[in-house]
Amino acid sequence: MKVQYGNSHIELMQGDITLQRVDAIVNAANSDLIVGGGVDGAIHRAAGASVNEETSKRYPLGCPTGDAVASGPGDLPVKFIFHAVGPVWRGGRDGEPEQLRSAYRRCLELTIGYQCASIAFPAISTGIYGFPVDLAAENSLDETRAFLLSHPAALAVQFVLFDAGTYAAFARVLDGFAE
Ligand code: AR6
Repeated sequence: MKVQYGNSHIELMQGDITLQRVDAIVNAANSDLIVGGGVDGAIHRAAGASVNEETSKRYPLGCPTGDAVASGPGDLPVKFIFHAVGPVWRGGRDGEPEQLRSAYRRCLELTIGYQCASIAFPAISTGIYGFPVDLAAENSLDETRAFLLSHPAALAVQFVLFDAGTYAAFARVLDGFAE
């Protein structure tokens, strides 16, 4: 599923983000930038040890929630990995939706800053961090759409959703935007 916004588009697909050939892929990291499980584990396994070595050196203080930092790609066929830190779900009254939006926004800013034309996102915070998928889809897609509509650069934005349920939730929300 693909929807145009200004000069850019959002495309949803089900799959493994480590297999995407785009300029940048986004990792769902933690604020210590210590390699964990989920998509973080998969990206570091596929990229090799150099990526963790690089982030430890360049970002010794880690990365705050709602922010993102860039590294090289290691062995992955991309130009950059953006390590984004989404919020841990604590019931929703702790600013989690805004922190999630901020994580996506910062990645899109890095996309422009590093002169990338294409980026692939996972569903940040919806795994180990427990953010409800429907609400994550709404906030992630709405923030991305708003960014694309307010920036002239032509960006190809993929959401690579790992399982059918997550894909369906994102597709419902993106469909709803068109109504
Ligand atoms: N490609 C695309 N999506 C994937 C892949 C993959 N290869 N593998 C998993 N997902 P999670 P979080 C999906 O838990 O909730 C780590 O320990 C997964 O099904 O990876 O932000 C970090 O170090 C889910 O839909 O990230 C942090 O400590 C989505 O990616 C913490 O987990 C996000 O799930 C971050 O938790």
